[in-house]
Amino acid sequence: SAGQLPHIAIIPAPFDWGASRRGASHGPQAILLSGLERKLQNLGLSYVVESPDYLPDVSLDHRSEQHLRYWGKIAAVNEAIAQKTAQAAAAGQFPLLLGGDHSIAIGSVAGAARGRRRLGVLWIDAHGDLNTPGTTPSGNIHGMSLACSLGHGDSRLTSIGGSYPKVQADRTVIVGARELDEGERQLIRSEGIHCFTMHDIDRRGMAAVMDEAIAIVSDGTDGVHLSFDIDSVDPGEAPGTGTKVRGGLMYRETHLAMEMLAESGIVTSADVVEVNPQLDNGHRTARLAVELIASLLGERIL
Ligand code: 5AB
Ligand code: MN
Ligand code: MN
Ligand code: MN
Repeated sequence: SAGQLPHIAIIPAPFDWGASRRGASHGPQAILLSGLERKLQNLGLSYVVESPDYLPDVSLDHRSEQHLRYWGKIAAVNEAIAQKTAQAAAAGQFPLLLGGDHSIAIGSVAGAARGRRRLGVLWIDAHGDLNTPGTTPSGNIHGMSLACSLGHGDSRLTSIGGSYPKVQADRTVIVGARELDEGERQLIRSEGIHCFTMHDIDRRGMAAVMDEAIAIVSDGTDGVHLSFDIDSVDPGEAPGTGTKVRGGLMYRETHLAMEMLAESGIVTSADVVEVNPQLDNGHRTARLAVELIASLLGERIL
């Protein structure tokens, strides 16, 4: 896990049409204003902050359906995100996406999968994000992104970044789930997606759960994408997010998960999503995101 310094490509994805509440589009700026660059410098990491100009202007794209809200904007933006992520990875960089709502992972996972056809995915989230237009209770696409990456749902979304499943269920692990819709439960069962709920974390402890999660996503894979939804963390620590669910990860548990990922050295790309500074108490949640990114990238206590 030690070794040469990664060159990190920080890719902002200021987009929030996948969620029902606006504001996550300000997440990247809040995270950058909360000292991300200073952290990376202190860790001795080299990085570049990409401009958000790679994103197309989708303000005039009004294609939307009841069970696939704003799919036009989401498809256009995620094609660009997939392209940008794939480019950074092909250049040997570690793509670090700053969301944005979780729909941006449709693009980041597709981009990460372009050069790693046996990609493992670790989805740390209060939710499964495994809905499809047929099961969604909201029509919000940020609740469908993982299903999409697995090839389930409408082809206008599953074809983003290439018309094939970007990841396989046996290489996909969810950690932190505590609110799953009935259709999501069925998909977890029928596909055999590994899902560690809060119940599992309570019973077994985060260390045991992460040991197993790391073993699964690194078994026979050629890279691992971490998709970290800040709503996995308990709302007491992370109030600045649009879909809060009580009973989440504690502060140290979350850091431990990130530290174990750093030690494992398996993560090759990541996104940090759903930080909404408009719902935050100051920049508390954005600051937490910065700390967690630092732990993921190797900051240690001793
Ligand atoms: B998030 C819900 N399952 O589909 C739905 O924040 C919530 O990216 C989705 O995890 C939450 O609307 C999406 C009820
Ligand atoms: Mn999510
Ligand atoms: Mn969530
Ligand atoms: Mn959310």
